Amino acid sequence: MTEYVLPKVWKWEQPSGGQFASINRPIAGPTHDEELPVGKHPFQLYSLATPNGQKVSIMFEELLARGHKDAEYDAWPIRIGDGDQFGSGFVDINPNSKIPALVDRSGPKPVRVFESGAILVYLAEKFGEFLPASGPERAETLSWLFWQMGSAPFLGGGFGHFFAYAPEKFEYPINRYAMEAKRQFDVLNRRLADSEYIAGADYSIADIAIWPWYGGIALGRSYPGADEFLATHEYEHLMRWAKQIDARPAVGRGRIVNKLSGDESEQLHERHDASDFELRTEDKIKGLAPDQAEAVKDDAI
Ligand SMILES: N[C@@H](CCC(=O)N[C@@H](CS)C(=O)NCC(=O)O)C(=O)O
Repeated sequence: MTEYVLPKVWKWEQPSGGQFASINRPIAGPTHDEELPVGKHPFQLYSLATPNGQKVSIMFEELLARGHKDAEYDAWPIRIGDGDQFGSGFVDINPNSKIPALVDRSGPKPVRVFESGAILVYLAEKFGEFLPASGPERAETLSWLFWQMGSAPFLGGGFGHFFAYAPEKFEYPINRYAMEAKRQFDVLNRRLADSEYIAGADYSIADIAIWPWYGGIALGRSYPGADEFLATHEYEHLMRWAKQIDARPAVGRGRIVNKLSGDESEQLHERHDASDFELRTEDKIKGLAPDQAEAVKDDAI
């Protein structure tokens, strides 16, 4: 049993331990002055290829794949482990200091949008794609989108944190959150038994929001060993859907944007042009002499 004695008032006295302990703090606001870079396209995305970040780069790649040339975007990596999210420029566009954050510079005044769900709705409405304009289909799509926004913190912040990142393996929270994670997988599995996509017959922002989290675990890409631990292969319909979405070319591109770790052929640190997926993944850049690599990077912006 723990020897922890609950104090009357919590104080920030010691690091909590575990991965990300160095960036966790109980106050908001910027820690340092830092402008954000701005590229040539109408949309400036500041992100990282975590599940929340992937949602937005997948959305952009899907919009471009549908022929929306005005959806061109520059994607800049925000290194959350180094505290980039606490720079003044980033806090100006997201007072919550979390990726992803977007600036739409296509109009007379830049528009900031933060929270991945809000960004998906903003882009879906702007381009008239992946979100029905009205009626029951719209209600169903938004229901699942908001389901994801409310559920993923239990999957990531709860299960993922205690399974992969906490300084020790604590039985109580792992049991609690594994139970909830499995319940959520079952919710999706039952839905996908009756429906090709999450919100119905059509691919939508509900799939784009849910896949990076639940597909990521089911396909063995998030939290190593979590797929086996949660026996995700048992969720037959969810597995069918996870593979189906994974096979979409735009998803294959979007999920590697602002990816800074893993296989170098799947790391595109910055995205400024469609050709970057062919020419500027880390395996390609590392094969070049240092001056050539710099030239290739400068050329892209
Ligand atoms: N509800 C937010 C969650 C965003 C979020 O938690 N982002 C994480 C990465 S996945 C982050 O930026 N963490 C940095 C930090 O907590 O300081 C959204 O969906 O946009």
